[in-house]
Amino acid sequence: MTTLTSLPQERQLVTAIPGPKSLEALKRRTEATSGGLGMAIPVVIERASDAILLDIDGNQIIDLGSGIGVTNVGNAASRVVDRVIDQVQAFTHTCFTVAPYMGYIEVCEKLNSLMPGSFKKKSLLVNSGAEAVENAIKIARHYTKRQAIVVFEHSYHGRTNLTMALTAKNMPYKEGFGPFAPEIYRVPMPYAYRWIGDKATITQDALDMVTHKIEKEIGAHNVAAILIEPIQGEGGFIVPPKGFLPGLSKFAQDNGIVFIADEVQTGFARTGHMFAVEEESVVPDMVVTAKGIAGGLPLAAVTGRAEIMDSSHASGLGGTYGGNPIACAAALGVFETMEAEKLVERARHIGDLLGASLKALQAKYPVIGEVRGRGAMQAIELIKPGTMDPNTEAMNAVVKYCQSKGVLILTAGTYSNVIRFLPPIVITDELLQDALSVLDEAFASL
Ligand code: PLZ
Repeated sequence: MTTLTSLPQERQLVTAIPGPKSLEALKRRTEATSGGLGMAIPVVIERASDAILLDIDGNQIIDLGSGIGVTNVGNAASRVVDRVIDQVQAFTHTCFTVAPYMGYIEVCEKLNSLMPGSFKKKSLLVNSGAEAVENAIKIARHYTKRQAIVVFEHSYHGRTNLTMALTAKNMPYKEGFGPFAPEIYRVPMPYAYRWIGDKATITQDALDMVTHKIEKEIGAHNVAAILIEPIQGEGGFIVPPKGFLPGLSKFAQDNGIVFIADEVQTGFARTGHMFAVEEESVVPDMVVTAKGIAGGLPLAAVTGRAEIMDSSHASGLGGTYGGNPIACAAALGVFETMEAEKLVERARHIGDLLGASLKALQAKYPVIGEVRGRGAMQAIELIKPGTMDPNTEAMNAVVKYCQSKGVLILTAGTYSNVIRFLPPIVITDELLQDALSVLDEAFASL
């Protein structure tokens, strides 16, 4: 049983942000940790529950980022904590490919049952989103005996060598880190807000551009996989126009190309569906999940058509820690919480509340160019009023203001001008309203 009492779900500041203890600790951070690491908020965390982070100075901060879309069920959710404690006392590791255990099997069974599609599915568990994407590509290449991979403008798929190549944005992800893996082809993404063509025909125009590139420049018969985030995350919560994902999926099917949905950020109840592809009834051949599936324990998965997942020779896939028993126990706690607390429905409710509030702010502040997203995954794109020019300065000022008042928000976007909202799906309406009132003040202060 969980012994620590959970924190009250209230914002409370007892010092400036950062407080004196965080300031001292952050000096040690600078001394001890790689300068290549970023930091969204300059405080050091002592405890957290649900949507509240408690720092070492005693400040209670509202978390609208969920550690980048991870603690969907809330931080230190009781069902996750209880299962982790039980598992860590039972055993900590065997390596699934040395001596298997039930947790891994149960997580795979659950993922197989949740993934859209009436065909038989199988899963593979690994440690991180990037590792899962790498494995999905590995498997798709092995299955199709083809090499080319098609990815999109504004995409993000990770920081390992292959996934850097799959990721679109140079700074900060790729600059100076090459050479990158070959046989990766980038095609246009219908980013409606910044689309230069006719917005009325964006879906068909974008599909024409993508299929033209694949057919004329790569050769469809050379393409192993099309990899796409159903809503682009780091790229700025870019939602493809209606019909684009179904069109792409049909093209893949017609050409024997494996269609892979990277649901690492969109996945797991966040968008008001278990998987974001469900919005348009798209059935991918493979789905990549991570982040939200294990409430903060490192776990990621590739789930796909059984014949694809089985195509590799035995021992062709693996890894020491993939599907570690403690991470699997956490994932089982996540599945249980999502069902018990109806988090898919709850994400839709958050979407209504958040979307309406952000639209109201847009009507008030011309610096907000667009509100977009779905469910508990929403963003605002900031511009210089009267233009389409990205407004990074306003984004930084708003984020800083919110932090100083105890609200943690994250940024995103190819043009570094997007504020994204990824609250824990269990956040209370009151706490979300409080955070949104701070956001309003932040825009008023610009
Ligand atoms: N695919 C769609 O969003 C991770 C990156 C944070 P890992 N996104 C957060 C950062 O700056 O490093 C992500 C994602 C999508 C893949 C990944 C990679 O997941 O678990 O970070 O490897």
